[in-house]
Amino acid sequence: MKKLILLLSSSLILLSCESKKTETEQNNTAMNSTTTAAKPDSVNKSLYILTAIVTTQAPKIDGDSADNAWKGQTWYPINHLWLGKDYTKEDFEGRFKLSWDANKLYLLVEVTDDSLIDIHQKWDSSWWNDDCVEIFIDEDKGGDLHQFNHKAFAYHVALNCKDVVDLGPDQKPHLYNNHIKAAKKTKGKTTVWEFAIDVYNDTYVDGKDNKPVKLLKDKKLGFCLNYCDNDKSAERENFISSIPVVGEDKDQGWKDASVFNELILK
Ligand SMILES: [Ca+2]
Ligand SMILES: [Ca+2]
Ligand SMILES: [Ca+2]
Ligand SMILES: [Ca+2]
Repeated sequence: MKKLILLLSSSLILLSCESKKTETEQNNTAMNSTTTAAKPDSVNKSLYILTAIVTTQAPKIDGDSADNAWKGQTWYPINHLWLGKDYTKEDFEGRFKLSWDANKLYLLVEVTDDSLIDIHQKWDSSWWNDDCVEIFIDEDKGGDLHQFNHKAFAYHVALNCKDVVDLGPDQKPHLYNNHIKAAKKTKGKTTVWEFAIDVYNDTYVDGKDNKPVKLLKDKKLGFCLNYCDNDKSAERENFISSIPVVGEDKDQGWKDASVFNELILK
């Protein structure tokens, strides 16, 4: 009997040690998963992948979307608020399509905006506070910081379809009008924009003779499409994007290419 009691109590001690060990292991595992798990505030980028199908016929850049290049392409919404208050469909609604060939990336944007304004007549004055389409491109999907370099571009295309503004390494605004050909047509409150875009890589140098890259099937780029909506204010009222950004300061695209969508050329 004594032997049996001894045996039972030592088994109980062993069992208790085992459960302590398991508890500690679980705690360790929990701690590890806390340190290695994806940041809870990060965006699941796989939900926002864009695709563009190659075209054999470049679209005519005229603000009319009848071109073959747009047929069979997917519409993507511009519906993630980066700046400003909630808005109505009458205030802003936007969507876009992409296409490409070896020489250019093509973009079709359809925007409903109740008021189109260009109150800053000078191209280098507060260009982001007029209605404009902002096209973000990161040729190698490097996801780098690009505020004052050309590791990625943040092209602001003005309502005049001519002025294309981004900041240069000298921290000043520059015109990149020869990178993008644009045209638009407005019917009622809806504007159809078309763009033919030259894609430049990280080696771009302001003032030098730069060559756009040749585009290839299965290439992946960083790409993001935003609209600056101003209707009647000194500063833009809304800034709306093709991808969400988490955290307080969502206006990251002009500085940080890691927030862009992924674009796959098919
Ligand atoms: Ca067209
Ligand atoms: Ca509006
Ligand atoms: Ca890059
Ligand atoms: Ca507007």
